[in-house]
Amino acid sequence: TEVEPVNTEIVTLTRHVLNSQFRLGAHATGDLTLLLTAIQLTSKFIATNVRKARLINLVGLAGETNVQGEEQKKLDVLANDIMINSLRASGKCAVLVSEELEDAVIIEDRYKGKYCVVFDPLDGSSNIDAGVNIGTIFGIYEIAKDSKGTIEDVLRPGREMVAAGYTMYGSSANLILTTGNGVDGFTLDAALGEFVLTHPDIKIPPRGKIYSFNEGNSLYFTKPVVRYLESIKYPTNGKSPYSARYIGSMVADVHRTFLYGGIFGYPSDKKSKSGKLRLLYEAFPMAMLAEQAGGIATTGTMRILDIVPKSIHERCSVFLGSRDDVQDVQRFYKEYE
Ligand code: AHM
Ligand code: MG
Repeated sequence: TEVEPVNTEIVTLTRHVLNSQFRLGAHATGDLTLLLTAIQLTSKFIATNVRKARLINLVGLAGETNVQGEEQKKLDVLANDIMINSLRASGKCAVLVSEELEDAVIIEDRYKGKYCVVFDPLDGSSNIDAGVNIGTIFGIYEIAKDSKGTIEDVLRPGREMVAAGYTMYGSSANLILTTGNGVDGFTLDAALGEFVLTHPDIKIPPRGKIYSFNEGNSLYFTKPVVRYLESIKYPTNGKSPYSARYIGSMVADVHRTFLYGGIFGYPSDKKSKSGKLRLLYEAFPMAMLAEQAGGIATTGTMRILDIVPKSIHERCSVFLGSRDDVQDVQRFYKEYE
């Protein structure tokens, strides 16, 4: 029997980011690499704890007490804490925005760096107890030239992000990253404790066969959305109808959309006038990834990355995925709005 040769050319996430920094030559300081190291650590920590959650009583509501009578931290509180601590300690951040915290965290001078990180530490957390995939979403800005790091540094359009990504905690932990030069996917090798490049240069198929919406909101959907969904469920001229897939965990629904193609949508509707998803740390990072992978991300009428946020927890309407599918939605908006 033949023995598989052992691979000694392992491209880890750190090596990959360092490589792309080398290509930038003199401008590269290694700061982004260090910042991403902090993000990788948090992803590994969260991945381990998601896996252990049931055993060590991390599921359920915060405020419960364990057998020792200590307060139990809910998994999303824990995820938030590790991210804040590790990003602060990296010395590379100036401003942090978390879905879990009402106010932005301004890093004290001692630890201050030039990056701002906006993140949802554990998105889809309503799925935790059922063991469904959840994830961490993050976007990274650089502070403005003369800024010391204020909230203004993150109230900027998503197209100014220098990097964005997510980690999905599923059967394995997958970290998907863009630094503005395409999208690459890494899988956590638990034995090495390293994210290894497994999905280089992800490109969304130009058209898919899957749609991913919470159709339970149909009662509230506006006309362009209703008509669009009709068009893919009752196609004319002999085409087959689309398949429905909706997990209710953005990272998982978007991850599938990137790999298989199709469209993910969480539109604004008659009840939720601004939609549900958060602009800064859900829509922007996913929109940057979608565009970098050759897809489109729109509110229906506007490119998501061009929105200028007014507040850090603002929401927005989202459609993203395969180019042709998202363009179809845009046509329905033109026609019916
Ligand atoms: P969360 O940040 O409170 O977890 O909410 C965001 C999640 C997304 O992951 C997902 O796309 C969406 O909410 C699902 O919403 P719904 O349950 O209304 O379909
Ligand atoms: Mg969220």
